Amino acid sequence: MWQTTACILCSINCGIEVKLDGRRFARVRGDKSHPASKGYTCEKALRLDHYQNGRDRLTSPLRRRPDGGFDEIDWDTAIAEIAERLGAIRDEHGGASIFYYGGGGQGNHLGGGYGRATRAALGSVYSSNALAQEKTGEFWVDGQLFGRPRCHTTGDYERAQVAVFWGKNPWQSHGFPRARVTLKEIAKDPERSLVVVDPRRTETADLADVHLQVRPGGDAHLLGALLGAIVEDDLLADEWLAEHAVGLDELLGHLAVVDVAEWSARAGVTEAEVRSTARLLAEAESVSIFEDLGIQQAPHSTLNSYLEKLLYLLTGNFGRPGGMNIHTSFASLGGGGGGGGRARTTPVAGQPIITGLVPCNVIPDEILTDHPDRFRAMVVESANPVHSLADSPRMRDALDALDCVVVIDVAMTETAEHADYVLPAASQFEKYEATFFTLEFPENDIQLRRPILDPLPGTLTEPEIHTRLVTALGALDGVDLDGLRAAAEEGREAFAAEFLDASADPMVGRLAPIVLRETIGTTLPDGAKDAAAMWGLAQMCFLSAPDSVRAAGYESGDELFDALLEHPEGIVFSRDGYDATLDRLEHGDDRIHLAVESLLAEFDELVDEDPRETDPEWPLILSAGERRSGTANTIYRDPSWRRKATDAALRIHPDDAAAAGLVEGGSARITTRRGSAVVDVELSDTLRPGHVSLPNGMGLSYPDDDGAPVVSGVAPNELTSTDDRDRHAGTPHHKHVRARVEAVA
Ligand SMILES: Nc1nc2c(c(=O)[nH]1)N[C@H]1C(S)=C(S)[C@@H](COP(=O)(O)OP(=O)(O)OC[C@H]3O[C@@H](n4cnc5c(=O)[nH]c(N)nc54)[C@H](O)[C@@H]3O)O[C@H]1N2
Ligand SMILES: Nc1nc2c(c(=O)[nH]1)N[C@H]1C(S)=C(S)[C@@H](COP(=O)(O)OP(=O)(O)OC[C@H]3O[C@@H](n4cnc5c(=O)[nH]c(N)nc54)[C@H](O)[C@@H]3O)O[C@H]1N2
Ligand code: SF4
Ligand SMILES: [Mo]
Repeated sequence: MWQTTACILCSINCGIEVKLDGRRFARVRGDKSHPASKGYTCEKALRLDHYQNGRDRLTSPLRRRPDGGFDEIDWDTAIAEIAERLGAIRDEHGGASIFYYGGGGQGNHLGGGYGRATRAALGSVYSSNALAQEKTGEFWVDGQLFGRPRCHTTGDYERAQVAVFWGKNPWQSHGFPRARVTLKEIAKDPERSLVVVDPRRTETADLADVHLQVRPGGDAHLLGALLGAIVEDDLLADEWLAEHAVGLDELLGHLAVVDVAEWSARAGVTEAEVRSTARLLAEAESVSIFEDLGIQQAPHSTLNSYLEKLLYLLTGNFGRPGGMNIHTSFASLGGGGGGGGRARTTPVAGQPIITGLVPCNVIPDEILTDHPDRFRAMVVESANPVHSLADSPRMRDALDALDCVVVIDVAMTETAEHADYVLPAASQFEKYEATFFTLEFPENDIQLRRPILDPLPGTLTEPEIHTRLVTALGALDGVDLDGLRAAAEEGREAFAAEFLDASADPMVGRLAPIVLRETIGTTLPDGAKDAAAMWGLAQMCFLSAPDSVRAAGYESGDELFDALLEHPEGIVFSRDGYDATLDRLEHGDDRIHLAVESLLAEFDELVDEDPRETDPEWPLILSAGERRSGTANTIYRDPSWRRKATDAALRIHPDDAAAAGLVEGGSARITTRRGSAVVDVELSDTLRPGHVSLPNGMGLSYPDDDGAPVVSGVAPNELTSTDDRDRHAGTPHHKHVRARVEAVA
């Protein structure tokens, strides 16, 4: 029998069907009934058994011994001890000293929703997740331009006449539904154009009509040159801007410093390429632009996001078919205090907090100090920060300095190795799950997946884990669960009224996911108790965009929730017209505010900056963490899922290899200011000379047939530093790590 679920390896979450053989995934295929992916998958989904049945799945709670090893303990002991230790830290130092990290990866955000209740019970204030090492700069810019960070935009690639991928390789990394199908369609249509801006001739660049092979770190100048050319060559969407934007004159004053020829040269492309691309963008019927890690994890990250957005705004490609639009969201992906507090800056370093998320690069600074307000404990859920955040050695030191670290994961990870308690979670195929990567427009979709397997013995679902923690912390003691349960038995309407009443107590609001689970959850069909939080989210989703949800066919939050339960393959939950985008602007004057002063000040500095300057001691720029066919963050830990040995190798241009005496298939030592590693070598003329790349997600420890741990490939963050970061958002410069290589025997 084919069972309906989704791929959990990237934000697209293609619908899939799985045929089981016992607990093994015998076959996997795309689900044609999924509203967005419509049967599409990439090759990675077919190997999901490596996740589900990994040899390093955890099956018992673990407690650290003084000698560094772990003892298996039972669940009751684990929950009681964790509640006691975290409760004591809260009582002595305040809940703000307990930091929460994670809450979901590429496929699972429902569990993290319940984690909010645990944060509330602990009075925790600060939290973060991976978005604060890639997307917070972009969110901040959205807030400045459009009024609020939640005014997040998305491209309309299926309809765009010109699709631009800037520091983004969707052939490998996806980022929008059915990416390869759409890319091929654009490539073969003579009326449409594909533009790629990437220092490497990527798989996407191979399909492109225009490939601007920018110098690594040259993007701010290239963006500036394009904007300068748009102004000089009289390509502005004047009328549209007059109607919908303010601040144009101030912006043009700054753009006047651009010397198009000079800035093009600094960026490593020709002036002719820049002028013709500017014209292509300005004269197109519609343009969509996808910016991603290539500029978000590179110098001028937040400035890059700003300039990229100006490119589509100054050409009027906003709020129209094929252009950029502001989408609905089923639920928020941001952070913030479970305890109800909303801090604006971090307690020790004073770094700005964007969308509730502490910048990942300052986390060690908030721990490795004797400041009285330092973080003293950490709960990590569905994330592997020792591996995924900058400077792994420093992250390990930080975890070791904390009074208590709790990790909730399915596998023994690099982070779990440094925990005081490790709690084994049921896998994403063993429980109700959903992701809140609901980023599509004009139709936006959401899927509530059902379990296709029972939890592996010894594991619990996150909703159950958090319910036990919150109960042990005594946070539910004052809540009238019986009254709510009785109302739930009467029906949804009675329950909604009773729940609204109960929410007058702010603590009930903060504990809502668990209160719902223990009340309305017990009335749901098919044991769907863990899905109860979706009821609350469906209500809020309806309230936040009632017209869009109605247009998708649902007259209330309850109808939306019931549809989720009835359609495990996913539903379209909102449908918009293109005028919705301009209606969603949140500035009081309903206009786009084009001039962002702090970023324009940074822009002015570009006049004196030249990305051609190199450092003789560090002649190479390392892109530390490239998406390849054989990478999937750290979700697949078993290296045997990869098909090609070179998936883990250092890519280097043949000229650089020759200069260093490196050969194809040989070994090299790569050294950065922070660390050094031995890597396999793959020669590739897809890179510019001077640019080398390593894949993301490598260097994981995985047991061999005899259970002995084997590390394969290089963990990129052994080579990165927390100091290399954006001045506004604190995002790391992982795509721009100065390095050198030498041959090893
Ligand atoms: N196969 C696979 N797919 C994935 C993932 C995975 O692990 N594996 N991870 C998922 C996640 S979490 C994310 S965030 C996305 C990320 O998706 P992408 O952002 O597409 O991923 P990357 O390959 O890291 O970086 C994109 C491109 O940036 C280019 N680049 C490097 N330096 C520069 C520069 O200075 N300027 C410019 N313009 N470009 C530069 C690189 O050559 C690369 O082609 O992928 C998602 N999809
Ligand atoms: N140098 C460098 N570093 C990078 C990047 C880079 O390009 N270069 N990319 C960055 C990016 S964009 C991202 S998004 C991050 C990703 O890094 P992280 O945010 O750390 O996330 P993942 O690697 O996806 O790991 C998710 C974790 O969830 C666990 N897990 C899986 N299923 C479940 C479940 O059902 N329950 C629980 N509790 N746990 C589960 C997995 O075992 C794994 O440990 O890495 C970042 N790090
Ligand atoms: S990795 Fe992403 S694109 Fe590939 S099948 Fe999974 S969800 Fe779809
Ligand atoms: Mo990411």
